[in-house]
Amino acid sequence: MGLRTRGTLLMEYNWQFKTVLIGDGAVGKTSIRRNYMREGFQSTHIPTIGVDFAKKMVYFEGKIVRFVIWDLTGQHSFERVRGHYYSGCHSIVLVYSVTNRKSFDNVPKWLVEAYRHLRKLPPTAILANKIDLRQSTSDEDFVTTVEGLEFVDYFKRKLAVPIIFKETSALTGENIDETFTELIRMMMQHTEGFPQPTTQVESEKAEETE
Ligand SMILES: Nc1nc2c(ncn2[C@@H]2O[C@H](COP(=O)(O)OP(=O)(O)O)[C@@H](O)[C@H]2O)c(=O)[nH]1
Ligand SMILES: [Mg+2]
Repeated sequence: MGLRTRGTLLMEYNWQFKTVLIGDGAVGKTSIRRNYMREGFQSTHIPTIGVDFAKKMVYFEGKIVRFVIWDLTGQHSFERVRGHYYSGCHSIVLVYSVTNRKSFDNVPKWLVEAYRHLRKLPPTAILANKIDLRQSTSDEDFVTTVEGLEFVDYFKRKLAVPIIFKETSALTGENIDETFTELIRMMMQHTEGFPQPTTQVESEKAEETE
């Protein structure tokens, strides 16, 4: 599968997917990405457009997937980069925090924003993050599971978009891997029948070879 040259591994991959993280500030987007990317983590900062660009090779049902996650950094003018940010993405991860009701109320705004740029929404994961905090405190106005489910059901009925809803914690890792595994499955199904890039070779700092 791979060829080691001067400490790097040339890897062939069959599929390449781009996903974008969206949602209000401080809801845990970067933490979710970091948690998922803990293995084979590679992050490249593109300061000019304020985007962190993380990639990971994933072995999925016998295929090698090069999975790239785009994540806006703190100091950016999203206005300037939004077209570029959404361009060519195969899925969306929209995050809100259960501890921040405003971030939940803003979910429709983020969907409209994505829709405006993509015309047709790709597979989407809506994540209710920071559930560890809801579990440890009971007297706050935290967004409930039922509220999240009801919103996603409504959205599913309105638009024919493959969508999943998960409650996550970037702190404990709950449901993070599951989310991305399901997302990759949805992207594969969604793009079936479309021409795929021919197998390409990627230079990776990987330790394994077969
Ligand atoms: N308790 C808890 N804190 C979290 C979780 N996810 C993120 N945070 C914290 O929330 C803050 C904002 O997280 P960050 O990932 O930078 O949010 P972003 O602005 O959406 O990228 C940081 O202090 C994180 O440590 C979570 O699931 N649980
Ligand atoms: Mg961030």
